[in-house]
Amino acid sequence: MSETSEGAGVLIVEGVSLLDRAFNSVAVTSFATRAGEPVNAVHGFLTVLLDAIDARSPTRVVVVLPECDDAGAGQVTGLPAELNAQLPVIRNILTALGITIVEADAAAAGDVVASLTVRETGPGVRIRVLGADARLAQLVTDEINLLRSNGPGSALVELGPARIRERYGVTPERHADLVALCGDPALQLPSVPGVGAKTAARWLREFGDLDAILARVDDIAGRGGASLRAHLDTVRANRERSALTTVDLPAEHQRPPRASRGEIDEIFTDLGLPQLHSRILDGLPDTSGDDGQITELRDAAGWLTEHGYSRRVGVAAEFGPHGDLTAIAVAVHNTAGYLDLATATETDRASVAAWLANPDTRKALHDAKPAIRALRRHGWALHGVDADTALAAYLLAPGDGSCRLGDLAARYLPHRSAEAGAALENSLLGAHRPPAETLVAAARHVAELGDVLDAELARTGMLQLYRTVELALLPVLGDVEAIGVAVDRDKLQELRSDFTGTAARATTAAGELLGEPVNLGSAKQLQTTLFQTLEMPATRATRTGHSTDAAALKSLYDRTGHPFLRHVLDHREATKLRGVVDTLLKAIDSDGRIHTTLTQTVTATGRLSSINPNLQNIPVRSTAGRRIRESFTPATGFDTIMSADYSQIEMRIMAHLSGDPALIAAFESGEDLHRYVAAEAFAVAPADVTNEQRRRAKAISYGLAYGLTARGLAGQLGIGVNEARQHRAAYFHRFGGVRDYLQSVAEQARTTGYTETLLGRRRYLPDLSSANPTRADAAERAALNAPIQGSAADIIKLAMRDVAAALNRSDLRSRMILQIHDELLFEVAPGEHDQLARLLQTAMTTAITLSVPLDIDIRHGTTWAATAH
Ligand code: DCT
Ligand code: MG
Repeated sequence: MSETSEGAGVLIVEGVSLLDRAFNSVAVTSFATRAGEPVNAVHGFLTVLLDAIDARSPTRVVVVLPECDDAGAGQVTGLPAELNAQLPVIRNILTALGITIVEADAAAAGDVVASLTVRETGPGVRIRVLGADARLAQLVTDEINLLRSNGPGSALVELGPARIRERYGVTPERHADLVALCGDPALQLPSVPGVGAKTAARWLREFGDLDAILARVDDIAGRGGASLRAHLDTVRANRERSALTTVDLPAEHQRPPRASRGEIDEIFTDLGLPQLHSRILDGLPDTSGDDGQITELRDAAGWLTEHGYSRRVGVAAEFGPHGDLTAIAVAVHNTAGYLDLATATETDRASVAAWLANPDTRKALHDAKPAIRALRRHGWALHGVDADTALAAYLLAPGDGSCRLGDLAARYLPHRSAEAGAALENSLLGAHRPPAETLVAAARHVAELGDVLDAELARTGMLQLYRTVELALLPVLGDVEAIGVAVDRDKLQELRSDFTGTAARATTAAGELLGEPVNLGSAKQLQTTLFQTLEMPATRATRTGHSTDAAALKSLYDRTGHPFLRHVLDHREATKLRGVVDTLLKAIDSDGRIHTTLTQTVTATGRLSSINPNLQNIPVRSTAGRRIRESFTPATGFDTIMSADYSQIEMRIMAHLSGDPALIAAFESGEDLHRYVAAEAFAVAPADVTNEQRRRAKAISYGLAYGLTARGLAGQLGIGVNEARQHRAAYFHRFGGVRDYLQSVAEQARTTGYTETLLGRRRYLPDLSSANPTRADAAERAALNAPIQGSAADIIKLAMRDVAAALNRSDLRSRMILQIHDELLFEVAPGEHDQLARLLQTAMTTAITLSVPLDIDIRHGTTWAATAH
């Protein structure tokens, strides 16, 4: 069932009409247990369902079954006793197959199916509806098709919009009108005597729709017209019931874990349906109980020729100590290929390399970027990555759930044993080369997980985000990381000795002040000196005495102004910066550049994060930060560094999401936003706004947008609570849409448990319902911030993708070397400045269309520092 790789296919089964059909089309006596109980509906229902699953390989199946009434023991009111008795068996088997069941009042099953199609719809998702209810035809669209069966053994018919028109003479939208005119025996809708399906369809085509027919019913000549006039009430009543409506869906149960062979055998023990039994066993993944079994294992090169060009293939690669590819495993379902590169023939290596480089062969990998980078270093290319199970898992649970392969297997492949997943993880992470079987098992887990996660992403509306943003970014980030940033080692070294000097001077000065030498790096000595020798007021108590962390010392200094503390703080700062510089120095590669890793799977908001080393946390506004940035330079052959950063992106997103007319007008006025807001807040002309006023207006805008209370705002601005309250009231008076939007975000997050960005990226906030008010409060502020910051992350990611594509199309040599949240950094080749600036202007401002324009600032200089404001 999880084999398809045609995106996500969802099969929705309207089980009520299907059961009725299965029960009534064969004699009750034709299939019975040894004890004589009828199982004709079990046979008919499951045969048709398995036919549909086999023929269409959906990644997800949902079956709507009639709900049992509370009073009876699992009985459904209104069903014949012989059918009622078969329902529990059907439920058991569906559950054993890992199929989700949704229960509905039998009369509302069609409506529930209609609602499910709405919920499951998403980019790239193909939905098929299986059922016998005539009204299902009205659900058909290009993406939603209807599957009809004429009973077990007969071929399934798939109806799209064209075939609906062909078959019924009307479009899907008019089908409910058609049923109203013709009636339907199964739905107990009476027909109009003398009006058949042909006539009704002709009228609908002629008049447009049922309302138009009824409005001009006197114009219809002949016996049909007369009969229709005599049965208008029937038709109107029919129409009430012939259209499906959407209803609230019950929360869906987790997909049940698939049962083992043994459990299936047990269900079928006394059922006497041997064919169905063996068919279900055949369809089971061959592994239940015997995890990792591959029935066919071949040489990867030959295997890929056969399997690698038609379907998505799970890939697990193993790299040697120098990043060279040492072995590769490829798998789908229970067949796999393995190649040890050390002993492979040149032909085999070439054919695997060609397959990896081919953008049209589809691959599923777990954490593809390191593989892309490692292969690239050895002259191999990897294209066509169509699933990355780490990225998919991240989108489904950003910032919490583990994205490790073994954990994912345990979470999403319940039919595989958890131990197998753990063993896999340990073996892959271990120091020794994993045995071939482990690599093969990994490839196979990745293939299976890829499909399951695709379906989950489709269900949660994130498939497009996954494909067009996160997966599309893989090669772009791979390039940025591989290119790296050139640094001036000498300058960094100089900086390092400066910081060392500063720290030493602070130590000396502190010692002189005390009259004896002191080690400022020792928390213990500091505690003794501060709280005993100098008798300063106690700071926050900790396990080891009183706190000497940076915040505690800072506030102590603010209170006492003691010169000793000044030296301690200087020492702290210099030591910290020396640490930053040390990390950078150690990270310089043999090519004189620093290659950071931009991970896509860490933050809760969707931002990228830079690690090994972190290049996103170099202080922006401090002198020391500027000096560190001065050592980031263009490499030989390049002229300058160019920086392009989105201007006020968060407030633009706020304007778009809230639709606040005043905020939109502010952006459209062409005036700088923060100046505009400051002019109003401080009642001065925009031209007279001081830098300080602008800074305060900005702090008010962002503070309030992210849920600061008046008290919090007062703290930030260093003003009284009353004044802050006035600013807050005035701001929300002016921008009422922002306040309403913030309220709705919090409310929606509390209802659904998550927030969403512009592109549907979710952040789950379970703490919203925490009984602990501090946690609930923090979660609420996170809920306000997440859509804005996450949307900014969405936009910069789209921009990186578009900029990379535009650079590739151009003949420019300039290249993207880093992303720092809202800012992109480039190394500019001689003579390319203007052309690059134009390219960035276009690509970055059109990455997405909002209700306010996007704007960027472009600056350049001979070092990264020189691009700053
Ligand atoms: N930020 C914040 N609170 C502030 C200032 C900034 O939360 N008081 C956050 C949100 C925006 C982000 O940091 C980037 O800051 P700036 O570039 O200063 O914001 P801006 O709106 O782009 O303003 P400017 O036009 O001055 O660059
Ligand atoms: Mg800015």
